[in-house]
Amino acid sequence: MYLIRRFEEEAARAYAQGKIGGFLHLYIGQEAIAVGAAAALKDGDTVFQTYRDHGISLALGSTPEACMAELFGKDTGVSRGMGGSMHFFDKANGFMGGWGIVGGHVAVAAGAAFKAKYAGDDSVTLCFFGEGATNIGGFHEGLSLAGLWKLPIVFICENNQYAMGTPMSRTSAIQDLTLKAQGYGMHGDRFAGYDVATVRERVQQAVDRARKGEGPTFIEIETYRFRGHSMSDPAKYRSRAELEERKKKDPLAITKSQLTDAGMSLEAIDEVEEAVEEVVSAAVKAADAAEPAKEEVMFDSVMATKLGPKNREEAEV
Ligand SMILES: Cc1ncc(C[n+]2csc(CCOP(=O)(O)OP(=O)(O)O)c2C)c(N)n1
Repeated sequence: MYLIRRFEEEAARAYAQGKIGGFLHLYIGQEAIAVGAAAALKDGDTVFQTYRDHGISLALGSTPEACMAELFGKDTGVSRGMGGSMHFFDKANGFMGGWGIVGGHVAVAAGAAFKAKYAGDDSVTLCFFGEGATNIGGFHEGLSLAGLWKLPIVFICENNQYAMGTPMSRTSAIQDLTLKAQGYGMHGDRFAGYDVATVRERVQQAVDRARKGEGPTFIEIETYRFRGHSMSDPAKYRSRAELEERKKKDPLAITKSQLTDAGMSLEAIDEVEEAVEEVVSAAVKAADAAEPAKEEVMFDSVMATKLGPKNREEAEV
């Protein structure tokens, strides 16, 4: 969790320095969800996330070097510099992408879960999205099929209270979002996501159920993002007092006090933090020095079939 926090703080700095192009959506404040949920998975499981994707990619095991390089548009990035912040992708670690279209990935994730069921393997899919996405068509289509076919998938709604600058009270007629999943015949769960152990335990229950063939679960997790929607958002739609109040539930502070209560010394925590500092600054240095994304690999990552552009000419002949 500390790695995610420090990684993103440095990414924000690099963005201000003009080293990162395009958008940058930070996950700061929500770290306990990615880390707790990733801890409930095993090899072979797949994960889908929105554009707010650095946290889960790191939690699943993508290296900070490859993640920072992706932000910098470098060939050594997780998507070889072709995706940038919103489109991390790391198949080796089960990460099937950051997706930019709100709700668009929900049906794709249901497809991945369908594939697992069809192929008879026991893998599970996690699909993350924000509360804003629960109002869009793709969300309902994905949940509808997942519920009907009892797909091995867990939908995780990270309810950080705002969709860009719009509070949920202005976008949804109901405030308990698990009610939306009830309509598709699936289990619902709802809890606060500031304690990483709670997240792991509750996501684990849903993952186990999916793995046993007992169908999907929809989980709504209360959270809060400490930064604006993206780097271009000064977040004027909320008060400083609200932000300060929410920061009292900072998952990192909570974890730190849990660790000291459990007997971990402050020196030992400092050591972890120092190790993270080194990793993050090495990632920035490596990203700075890496080769830019290469034009010749651009089409290789667009199509996966034999009829990808490389072979298409031959096939047409
Ligand atoms: C289909 C579509 N409509 C609008 C947008 C612009 N947009 C990007 S993020 C966002 C808000 C989404 O909020 P939420 O789903 O709560 O996720 P959060 O950003 O809070 O994590 C919107 C409207 C988009 N990317 N895709």
